[in-house]
Amino acid sequence: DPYSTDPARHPALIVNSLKPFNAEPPPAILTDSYITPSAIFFKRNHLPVPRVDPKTYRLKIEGLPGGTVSLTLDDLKSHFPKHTIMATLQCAGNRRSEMNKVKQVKGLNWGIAAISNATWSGAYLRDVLYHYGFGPEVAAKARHVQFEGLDADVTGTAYGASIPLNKAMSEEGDVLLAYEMNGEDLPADHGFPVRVIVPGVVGARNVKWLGKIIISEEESQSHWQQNDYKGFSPGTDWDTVDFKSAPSIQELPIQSAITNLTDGSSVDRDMENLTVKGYTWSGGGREVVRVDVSLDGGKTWHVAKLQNSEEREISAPSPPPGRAWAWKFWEITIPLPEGVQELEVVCKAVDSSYNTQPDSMPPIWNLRGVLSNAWHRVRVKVK
Ligand code: MTE
Ligand code: MO
Repeated sequence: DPYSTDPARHPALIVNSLKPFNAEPPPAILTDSYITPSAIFFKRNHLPVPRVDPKTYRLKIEGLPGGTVSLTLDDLKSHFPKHTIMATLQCAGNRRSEMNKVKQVKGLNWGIAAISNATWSGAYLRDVLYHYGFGPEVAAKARHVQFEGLDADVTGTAYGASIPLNKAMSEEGDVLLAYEMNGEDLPADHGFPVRVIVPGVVGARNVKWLGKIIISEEESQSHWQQNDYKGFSPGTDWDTVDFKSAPSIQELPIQSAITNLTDGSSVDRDMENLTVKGYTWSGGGREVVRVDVSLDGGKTWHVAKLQNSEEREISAPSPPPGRAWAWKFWEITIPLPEGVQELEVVCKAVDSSYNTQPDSMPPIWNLRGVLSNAWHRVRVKVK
């Protein structure tokens, strides 16, 4: 069993698939801590977890003028300044289960918690690439930076993905070769000893157990870059889909969800107020500037309070424009409307580009169930 050496996991996780291991925390726990503890951070593995010996670990870099570079973990830790960024990772399939209710899609049936937030420490990818000779002659030809994991299937094919070269090299891109998560060595499930963190970009490109970096004219040729993690029209089905026709997902659209109420639950009629809580985040470093909440399915709206730091009630200063990598929590207490049997609690967010979420799933339904970001709707009975 290639999964026999997988690490132990926290019992609170809701397991979507055991082999490979895919799990998310219960929604109510997700918003207990602004920085998600690593043990309950969602886990998305396509393959068995590779057990990497940090002493023999090598990170290879191809595509630079001097030929292949090979770094040890110690080289990475001692030759480059250590930077820490806070970044939220979200799987492209987060909230797929709601899309599944519209019409069957193919993929893991994620709830609303295939998203988590952590601090990541390591060397900037751009620092490493410049150090080993990246310059105008490479930039003139290359367009993408590919990443290969050390996890492989039975045929020896490794997990792989790529990002645009300009994201990788930008001073504002903050792309990190991370060796720490929340101040400790990366856990086995999250890519020990090194993973790439591409803030603002879909989880799938944040390659774990990083073995190789390739600077290239082409995107990664991996299955996950070419034939997966792409969006299509609701009218496209498995007979007509042409994966070449759509770009690979990079920056994700705006997202928000309610974490403290579950569909079908009930609240006490004698309660004066109802508190609604959740998370919100947008891709590409766009800061979420507002979350609207409705108790009547979207007829009337209230503006929630946003929280962007570990301290409840305290707001951290806004990050520089275009570098809002971390989610925000939001919360609102609304007087319970009188004489109603049921509430349809809804949230929707707005980011700094005034992007907002679509009101329902059918118009964004797609056969892989990705990019599922319609208004989150939760029905609760009033008893
Ligand atoms: N990297 C490797 N090597 N293998 C993988 O299976 N899964 C990707 C990405 N990086 C994956 C990977 C996907 S789809 C997601 S959503 C994130 O890792 C999940 O990261 P996490 O498990 O740390 O939450
Ligand atoms: Mo993912």
